[in-house]
Amino acid sequence: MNVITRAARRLRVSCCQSAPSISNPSFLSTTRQFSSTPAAETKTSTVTPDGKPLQFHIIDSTLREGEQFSTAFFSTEDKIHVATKLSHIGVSYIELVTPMASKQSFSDCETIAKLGLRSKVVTHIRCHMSDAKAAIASGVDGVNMYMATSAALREHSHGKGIDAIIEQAKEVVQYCQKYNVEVRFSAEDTFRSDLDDLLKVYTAVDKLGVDRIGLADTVGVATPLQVYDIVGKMRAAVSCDIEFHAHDDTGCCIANALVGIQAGVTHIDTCVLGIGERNGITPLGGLLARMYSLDQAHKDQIRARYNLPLLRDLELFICEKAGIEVPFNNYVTGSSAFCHKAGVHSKAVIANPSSYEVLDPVDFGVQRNISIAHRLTGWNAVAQRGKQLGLGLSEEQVKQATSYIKNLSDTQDVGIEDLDAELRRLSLA
Ligand code: HCA
Ligand code: CU
Repeated sequence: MNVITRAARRLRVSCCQSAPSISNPSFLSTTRQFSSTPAAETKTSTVTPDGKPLQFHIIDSTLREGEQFSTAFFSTEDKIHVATKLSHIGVSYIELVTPMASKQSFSDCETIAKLGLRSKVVTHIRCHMSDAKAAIASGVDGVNMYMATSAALREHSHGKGIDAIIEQAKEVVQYCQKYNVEVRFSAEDTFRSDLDDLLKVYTAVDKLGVDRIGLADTVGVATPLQVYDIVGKMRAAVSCDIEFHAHDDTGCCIANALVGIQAGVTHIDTCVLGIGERNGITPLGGLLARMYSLDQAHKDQIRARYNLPLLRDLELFICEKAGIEVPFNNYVTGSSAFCHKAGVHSKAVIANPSSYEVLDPVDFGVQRNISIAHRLTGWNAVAQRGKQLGLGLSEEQVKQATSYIKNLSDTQDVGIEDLDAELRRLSLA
């Protein structure tokens, strides 16, 4: 298949962006609004060379990597629900478990592929002819194939050398291309693989006309600088799109996804709540929060492209199915994500939410919570509560209520009802 056919078929985003030199990583400067760095320098971090917001597609893998999460199990109905919601949220691709996993997994690929979703449906397969045949037979739009390239996994996984990997990739890729499905080839354990091996494998599959190469931080060991460096090198070496899959073992998955995009990645893998093997991969909500907060252009782009208020319900659904809870500190939807407590914070947020918020909860369909019944409170926040309750209180009374709640909470756990009772008592005094 030639590159023109490939380009015409796939959902393509700009890949001509070249990575700025690693010796001068200007993207490491703080974000534009707080930075004293000259605009020309910060440009590399938030815009493409033609001045547009960074472009990227989401490949959501909740129904593949997510099913590898310790306690996850999705019935066919659950998968239909999740895939439909993901499509409504606006992800470009939905990745499914290999049809080789079980009979039900094969028929679930068929079912989801037939739903006619706006998102494309791909299945994750080993780089094996048998897997490719099953994938094509299931009717999906594409295959996300992978094969390990690191010495550790080559030895303990398939036992093949680099030339043999390329030979096998050629056979399987060309077979899939005959059926006109999208093809991605990923080098599992990319970040522990030898750079020359990676270049050899990726340039070979690029020449075969794959739609995307995949870079996988399989063990979550990559650092942002390393991701930026390797992606930049691969961006310069191939003409196809680049997918990136980041595990979170060491807490860098969202940062790595961001620098990946800044260096030329076009497709990012996510899972709802970040579930997956061990402690999972880039969370869908976290990635959207990260990209939304880059600057106004990205905020506009994310709001226009994604149905953000649908995220929370889908997360709750996944929690129910996996028997877990939304972590308190989850991006956007965690119980404390928009909770303001200290008096200084509360006062400023009441005056202008952006003083302590980079995300607008309204855009995500969640609510802000200003916590005021505790000893860190301030009288401005207490005055606001009095107004909410419709009580006409003098400044003196508000200050009295404030010291009452501070004193009380020095010795016991207090709730909003204690403050409300005191405010009501004072208003009647
Ligand atoms: C796996 C490994 C994988 C593959 C990622 C990819 C990883 O669980 O099978 O296909 O790019 O993290 O390397 O999820
Ligand atoms: Cu993975």
